[in-house]
Amino acid sequence: MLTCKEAAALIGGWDDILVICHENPDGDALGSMSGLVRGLRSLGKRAGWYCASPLPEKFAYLFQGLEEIDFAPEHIVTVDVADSKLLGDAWDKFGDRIELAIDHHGTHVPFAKERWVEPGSAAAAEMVWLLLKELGAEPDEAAAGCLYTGMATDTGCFRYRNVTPRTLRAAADALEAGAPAGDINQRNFETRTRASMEAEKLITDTLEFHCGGRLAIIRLPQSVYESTGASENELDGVESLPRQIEGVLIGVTVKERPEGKIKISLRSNPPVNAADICGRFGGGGHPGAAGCSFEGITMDEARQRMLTVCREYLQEIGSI
Ligand SMILES: [Mn+2]
Repeated sequence: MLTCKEAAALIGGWDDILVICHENPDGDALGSMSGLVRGLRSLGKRAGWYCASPLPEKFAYLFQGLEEIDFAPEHIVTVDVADSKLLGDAWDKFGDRIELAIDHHGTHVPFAKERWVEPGSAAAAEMVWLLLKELGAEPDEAAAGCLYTGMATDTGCFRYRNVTPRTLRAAADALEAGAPAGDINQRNFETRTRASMEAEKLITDTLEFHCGGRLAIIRLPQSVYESTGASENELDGVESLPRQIEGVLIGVTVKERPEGKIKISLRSNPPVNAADICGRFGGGGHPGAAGCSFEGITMDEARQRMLTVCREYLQEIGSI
């Protein structure tokens, strides 16, 4: 396992670098990727990016003015990727050539030749910020905006328990470098589409409580997208709804994906560890936010399995 200094020494000696993030990318994955590419280019290195999924419209601003280049990368780095399973077709294309994984998931499953993993880091973007500083880069306004986006989106705009003094210092440095924090916050945490609000209305209708109000579950079937016109990205953040309810320790969102897979997003309050629960189904994540998925079963069966395991977990820790 590398330190920030060692990772910087490694990348410092490289040119022609491809940066990859996970499929179904969030603000941290995309912000870390575009921020790192911008920072590496500012150092005179050739850098490009790859994500197995199309870039969500919502995060198009992270790539504004960032020219796509056609090159044969010599070195490959991943950001925010906890497991090779999450790379999508990037694993088939580049899997055996990944030299460095930069990640902040405690459940990281090693897949790269070298790795720099810091579970104490609130966002991969926080690590990329430190890495660029270590490399002697001076992130410009655009790079700072990308990395600020990563830090803000992985911390619920600096509200979650994963925020440390270092997170806030890195974010403050990004502001100093010109990150338009107010605009980024408004875009990601205030403004929402009418379709997303209408979808949320349908989703809150599915809300159910169990275990004396310690466990709350919502469901997000494909029909919600169809009837409201909301896109998956527009409903980012809906997973945090059940956990916001007073007394709830575990908030479960059961999502039906277009290809029929069932995706579970789990959000928890202490003393519950969301990653421990999802780990029982082969998933992972962070103590407060984790996920897992099921194949070949219905939404209701997935809901039932989560309900059973969450009830057992709450009994084990003596919360019910
Ligand atoms: Mn992240």
